[in-house]
Amino acid sequence: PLDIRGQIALVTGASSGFGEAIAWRLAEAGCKLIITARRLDRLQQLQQQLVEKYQVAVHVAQLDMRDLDAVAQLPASLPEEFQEVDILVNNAGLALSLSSVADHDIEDAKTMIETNFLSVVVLTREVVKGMMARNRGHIVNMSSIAGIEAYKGGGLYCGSKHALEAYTTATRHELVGTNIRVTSIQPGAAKTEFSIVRFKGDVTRADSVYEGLDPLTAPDIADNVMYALTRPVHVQIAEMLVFCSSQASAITIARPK
Ligand code: NDP
Ligand code: 8X3
Repeated sequence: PLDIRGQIALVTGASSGFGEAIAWRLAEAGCKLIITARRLDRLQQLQQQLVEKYQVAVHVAQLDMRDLDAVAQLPASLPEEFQEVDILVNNAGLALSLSSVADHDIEDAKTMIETNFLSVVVLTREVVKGMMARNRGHIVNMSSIAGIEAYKGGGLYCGSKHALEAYTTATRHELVGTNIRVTSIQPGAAKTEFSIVRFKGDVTRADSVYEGLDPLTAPDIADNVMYALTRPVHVQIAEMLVFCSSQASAITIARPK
């Protein structure tokens, strides 16, 4: 595998779930880290733990991905030693509710489109310039089975992830022939805080999503990300569609009767 020790990695949405697990694996691999999210206390705690365990440099940036001006300004505002980002993990994202065509809430729609799609467009625009100048880098976008298949109640979330998929593919087309690789990670159901957020704090409803399943976990997805990042430079993992063993598509999920 490729040794990514010393590379600078920026992970959005590192305060929970996949992002946090990815940060742990990148620190273990010896990367210098920039971790972002809104919940500063969680980021600071993670920073402390990573520095203590792996003695790597970790920069914390509190960032609301919906604030697109702040997102645009982040790369230039990083301390000198973190400016040359090699690995960009566009992970921050969310689903809000399973509302239907007759009752979609436009505020929820804007939140998902801004967080899951527009923030990626803006952050990648600012980071890829440096990658192109240095002719090295890896962009990992956290898509979903929802980026490939739409399902009942998924008009908004699936719409935002389909947009991300199209953007990711276009990015790969534009960067072809360079040393910048572009990967889309497409997980199925994974037990993180995702469903608690989707159902706006209703933990019972969130838990019911995973009932009877042995769902994917954040470390499973971090492992997929690490696989893509550590292939030899001539190997580009374009897409990774990953389910738990009880899932075969967005809607085919085996649960005991
Ligand atoms: P979590 O809810 O556990 O984590 C989501 C992360 O995104 C948090 O760190 C959160 O940080 C951050 N985030 C959300 N909104 C914002 C915002 N406005 N500004 C900054 N950061 C934000 O869920 P997951 O780890 O599961 O989700 C990570 C990604 O994986 C998302 O893009 C999601 O769509 C995708 N995904 C999840 C699947 C699943 O089943 N869990 C399956 C497929 C894809 P904070 O709240 O502190 O700002
Ligand atoms: C999260 C997985 O199936 O809820 O992206 O869309 S799903």
